[in-house]
Amino acid sequence: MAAKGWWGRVLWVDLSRKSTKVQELDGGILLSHVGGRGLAVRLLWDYTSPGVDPLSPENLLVFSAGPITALPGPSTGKLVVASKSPLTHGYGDGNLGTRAAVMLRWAGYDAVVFKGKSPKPVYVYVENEKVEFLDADDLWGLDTFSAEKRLLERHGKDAGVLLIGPSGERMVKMATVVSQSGRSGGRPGIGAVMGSKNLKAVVFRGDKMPEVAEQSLLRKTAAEAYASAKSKPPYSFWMRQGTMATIQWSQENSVLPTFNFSEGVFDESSGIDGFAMERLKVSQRGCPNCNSICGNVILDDEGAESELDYENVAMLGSNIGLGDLRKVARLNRLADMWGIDTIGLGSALGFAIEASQRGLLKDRIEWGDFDKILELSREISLGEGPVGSVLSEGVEHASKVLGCEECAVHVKGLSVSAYDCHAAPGMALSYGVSSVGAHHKDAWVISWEVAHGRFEYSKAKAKRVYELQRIRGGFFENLVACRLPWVELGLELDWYVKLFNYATGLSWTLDDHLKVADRTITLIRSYWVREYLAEGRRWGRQLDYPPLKWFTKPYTRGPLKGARLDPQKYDELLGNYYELVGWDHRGVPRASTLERLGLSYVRTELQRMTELTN
Ligand code: PTT
Ligand code: SF4
Repeated sequence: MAAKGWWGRVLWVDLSRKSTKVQELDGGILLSHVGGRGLAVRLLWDYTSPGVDPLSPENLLVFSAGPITALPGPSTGKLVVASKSPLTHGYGDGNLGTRAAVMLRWAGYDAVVFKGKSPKPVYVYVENEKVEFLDADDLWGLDTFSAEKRLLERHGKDAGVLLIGPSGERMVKMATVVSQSGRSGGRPGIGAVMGSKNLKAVVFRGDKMPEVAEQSLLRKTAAEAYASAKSKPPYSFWMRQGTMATIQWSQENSVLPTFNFSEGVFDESSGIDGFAMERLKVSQRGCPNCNSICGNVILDDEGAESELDYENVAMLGSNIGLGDLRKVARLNRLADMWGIDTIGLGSALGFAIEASQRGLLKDRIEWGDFDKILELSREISLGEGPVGSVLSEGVEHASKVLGCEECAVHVKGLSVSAYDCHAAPGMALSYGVSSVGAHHKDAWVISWEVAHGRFEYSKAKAKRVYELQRIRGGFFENLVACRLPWVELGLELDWYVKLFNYATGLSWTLDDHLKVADRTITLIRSYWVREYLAEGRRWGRQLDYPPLKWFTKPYTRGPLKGARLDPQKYDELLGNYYELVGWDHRGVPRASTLERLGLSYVRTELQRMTELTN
């Protein structure tokens, strides 16, 4: 029996049989994993066979909320989309702020899991207990904006929708799950998994909330937390520029990805930064339950609305040599309409331009050549054409087919998000050991790093990466809530601890949550190891290395000209990190760590596949 706050219910939808069942979770599972990412990885561990083909009907697609999702409180309108990734073949997830998170909970579930494959395109309509499998013939092939509009006309504009575009339908390996014409999650190809199941969309509608332990205290605390967020000094500038201010910061600190992560400064950065955005801004959007909304909308070069964030603009701007924000905005809008990850797309484009200049492609492409970039973007997103079809499988694959390992800027197959690390070993480590491949979401250590000896490879840096992973990759991803009010405004973590306690009736401390975070992080690592070994792939510490280029090709310009990473020192830093998390020299969790975290069932399974260190 679940404590209050949770429903303790997971809706299982079998698309092959068109059947559903509700799983009542026992309280132990919820206390051990909390929700969101923690619950998602547990479901994947328990219910997928080792070595499952990510695009087969046997893989699972999980939409997972948490005990404070949709309750009053800053930025609680988020959910996690998770699956075994077709891009990395390890654990994959993403985080979306969407009405679908709220409606999923109001419908009476903490998570919804899809398995099987529909024989023809469908969408699933969930309204409280009612689940319908509906024909998606008229939606298949439509971009995400048009398809969602049609679904909202049909089911009411306050319904919550998660859907895929043409990239997901075609199982492009970087396809994402999209919502609300500008929210996108699941960089490691979670949209492709949805496409492999012939599932175009899921529409949620509900009208009830789970019982909470202390309703009036919860409401009072939520109101105070909202007021506190608003009172923070960075609030007004955050409301002006949101994540776009990071363009200025990255340029000033020589970490703005430029020319496929070859440089950290871009001569035309002022054309794409937060101030350029402010001059063009027409409106602002945000996720449900948020009073710090950060989605900034401008009109692109075709006059259509495009919602900008730092990663999108850096990867589709400086990283490919494009300094015109309205053109960047067009690429960004198209990526959302096709349903492809902007980071993966920007990385693939950067790869193509660099490879072309090294003479590896027939056609030469110059940095910032918008017409060619636009055409190639379409081909990558639709998996078409001789170059586009190769790049649509990700840059790791492209480097094997086209050559040029240096051009492929990824970790474990997932393209690096928008922070260059030639002069940031701590951030490089954070990419190396992130839960999903090279993502900044788990440990955005770079702002701390530039202020605390950026060229050092100290133990303190490994520790900082670990501390941030526990908070960002564990605490926030399990709850599920947006981390940005904490990161950007300085909203105290204690608010979220209180909201959790008033919702559930428990008396947890932050430390209790961080212990669950440890379990989440190590269970995810175990899942990677299990899947690699079951697929007959080699597992080793080299997988936790950042991209080759940061070691081999120093910056050629800017204040940090000549900077690059040192491989031997990086390896020591990695070893220090392994010690902290309790993994061995291969990056495999130690038997004693698994026991300590209550993961003895994991120990038993891993021990069948490899020798575990104590
Ligand atoms: C996230 C990654 C990011 S992180 C960005 S911009 W960022 C890119 N956004 C994309 C996009 O947009 N369209 C698209 N087609 N591809 C995109 N790829 C990139 O995906 C997002 C915000 C942001 S904006 C960030 S940092 C924070 N991320 C959070 C997180 O991960 N967890 C959490 N608990 N809170 C977070 N809050 C912030 O949410 P992925 P969103 Mg995203 C359009 O999905 O796979 O996790 O990759 O969801 O609702 O758009 O909010 O400068
Ligand atoms: Fe969404 Fe931004 Fe608010 Fe986070 S801060 S919930 S990303 S609008």
